[in-house]
Amino acid sequence: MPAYDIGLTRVLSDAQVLQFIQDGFVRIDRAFSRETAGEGRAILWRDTGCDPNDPATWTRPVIRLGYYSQEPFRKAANTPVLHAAFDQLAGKGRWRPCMTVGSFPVRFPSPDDPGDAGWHVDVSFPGEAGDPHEQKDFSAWRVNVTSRGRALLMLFLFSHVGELDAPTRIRVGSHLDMARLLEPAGEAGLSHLALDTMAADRPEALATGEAGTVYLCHPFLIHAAQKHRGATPRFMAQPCLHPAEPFQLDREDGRYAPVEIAIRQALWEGRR
Ligand SMILES: O=C(O)CCC(=O)C(=O)O
Repeated sequence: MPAYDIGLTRVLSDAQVLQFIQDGFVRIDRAFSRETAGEGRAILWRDTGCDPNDPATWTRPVIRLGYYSQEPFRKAANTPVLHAAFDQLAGKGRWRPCMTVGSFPVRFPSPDDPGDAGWHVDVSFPGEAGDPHEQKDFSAWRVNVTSRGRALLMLFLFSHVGELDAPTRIRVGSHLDMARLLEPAGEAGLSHLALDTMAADRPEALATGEAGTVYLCHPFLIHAAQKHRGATPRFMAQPCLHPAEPFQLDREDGRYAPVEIAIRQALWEGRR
């Protein structure tokens, strides 16, 4: 169904944009090439210190590596298909090119609990400058109803990820519940969110796909890691798409981006 019109003003069909607004994410197959994914994996394998051909060296359920901005990673994040999709979802010219894909939680097959598989949203800004502790302590960062500091959450698959290979779990449509939770907190937003039961009745989706697949997600989408029950380590990055200007929930010209439309719809439905 993808509307890959390589004139590259539109890569997502209307149905995909609607899916993004309603479900909070859209999957793009072949968003970057398998060769680029392979080049990235070679760098990552080296940094894990493990031997790709010897599972006996894979002794931990997760190794967190970062930050990555070498050529294959920048190339993956800046394909024409992705740039066009960013325009469609975050608004033309309203995002900044991604110069790093951030960190990788590399997940290995293991019966052990990785210890980092809680439901959460990715926070996007530190508290006010007056509190230097909050500036430095990432766990105290915040998220607010206009998604200050984050235009999209993105999942970049650098390896094939099947259902057993620790695909990220997604609560479908949970971005709408988050918008309603965040609204009363206004510009200051919220931190230290406990989201285990939030939107728990929503259906769950798994971020599976071939290497080169990218999931573009609404910044408020609730998601979680999980144990790896398969055979091949999983390489996935979760970079932030940074906004070039703040999102607005009240535009005079009515030119809302789908990220904003989803928030507006959630708040409007919450008031009915
Ligand atoms: O590894 C995953 O599947 C998700 C990890 C995650 O959500 C995080 O590190 O914030």
